[in-house]
Amino acid sequence: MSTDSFPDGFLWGTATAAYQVEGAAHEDGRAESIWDRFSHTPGKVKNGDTGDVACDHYHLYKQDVAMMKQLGVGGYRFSVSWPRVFPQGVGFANARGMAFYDRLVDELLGAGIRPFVTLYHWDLPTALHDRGGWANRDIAGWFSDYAAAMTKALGDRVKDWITLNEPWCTAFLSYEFGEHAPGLRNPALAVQVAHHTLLAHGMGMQAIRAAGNMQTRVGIALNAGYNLPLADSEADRVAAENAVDPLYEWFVPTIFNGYYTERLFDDSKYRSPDIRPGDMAVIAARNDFLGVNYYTPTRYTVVDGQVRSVRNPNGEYTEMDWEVDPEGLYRLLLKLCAQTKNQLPLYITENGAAYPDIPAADGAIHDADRVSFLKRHFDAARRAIREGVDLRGYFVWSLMDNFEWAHGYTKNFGIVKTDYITQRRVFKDSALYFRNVCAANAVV
Ligand code: IFM
Repeated sequence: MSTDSFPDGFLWGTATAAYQVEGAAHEDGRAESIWDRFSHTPGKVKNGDTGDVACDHYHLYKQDVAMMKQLGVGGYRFSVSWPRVFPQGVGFANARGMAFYDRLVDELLGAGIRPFVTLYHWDLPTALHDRGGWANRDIAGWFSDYAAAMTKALGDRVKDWITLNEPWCTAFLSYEFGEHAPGLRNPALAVQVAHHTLLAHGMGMQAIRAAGNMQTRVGIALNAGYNLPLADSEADRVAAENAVDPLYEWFVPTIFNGYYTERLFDDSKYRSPDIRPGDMAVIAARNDFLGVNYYTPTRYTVVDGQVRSVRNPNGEYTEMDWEVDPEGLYRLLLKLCAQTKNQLPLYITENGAAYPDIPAADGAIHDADRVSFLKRHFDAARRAIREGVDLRGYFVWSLMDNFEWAHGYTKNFGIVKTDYITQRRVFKDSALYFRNVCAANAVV
């Protein structure tokens, strides 16, 4: 293995999520999700954009799979739209919605692409939201029933399951900061929701395993960053080391050690959630792998004796105003490896960047910034593997430009450009670059 290569069998893939790409919002019996309701509420999403049509992946999935085959990827991480398959969230399954995922999985396998299926990527059926949604403890059971049904339907062909995507966003971005559906601002409720996401993950894993087979593997995709010092000073280093990284701390120690660290509740706006006997054992059950979504670190400094998270004035930033720092990914992977005693395979289930992507005169997108971003992050992953981290795969976010939540269609994360009027897909330079990486199984 040369110094730039990845281990044999390393899985290179691309990722998307149902509400961001599928469209077909009113077709074949799909019901409303909290994101349909939110995006149709004036003022919630940039330019009033919605996921009604998005990339029309629902109809164009065959060409999208063919495109992935051309890229040479080995894996595709997509999510199931819960209200497409269970319009009421529970109860009767919508056969026409189920059939879409059947077709998609078959198409992928026919192309030699391994499906990684995320069951919840934020599009809760409003039928369940209207019964309390994530704030209602019953959600853990609703989610498990849905997870079991999907495993029964697809588990003969799908081996890799991800229960939830980025529960921090489901809980805090949606219930404390109001930026995501359902757009509430209630920190205490956000903590209770976080607990319910963890419980849903634990019970969901049990349900998936019970409905699956010997080959079934299940994990979760957590968004995590890394605390870095702003300056190369002792004070900033200590500040970064000691600061709570909420993305990490609400979920990683909880899932792997089975308790909430006490300092999470030092902040008076939070109080301990309602935890029932047995909850923490369910939450801390064994995972088969851990999905890591990494985009950016957080910088810490000390100003007038106070620890502050700050923007890095010398930093490089993407169009999301997220600092680019592959070192954060490298250190995060080492930290997770230590936290899990290197007993757990890791996958990077998302990493990528938004850039303006100004087209050249001939319409081509020469996204040198994204190519450079990816190359440096691939290199960080490769270094971590050399240090002994059991990293098994890397999914680039995203296969194609899509609906970027509250930013609507104003932020491009794709390595493939989506023309939202014609639905034409065009490979950006980053897609061509990624094709070379997949072919070489190395940082090129
Ligand atoms: O687009 C999102 C994705 O849905 C979840 N992780 C972060 C991405 C970029 O914001």
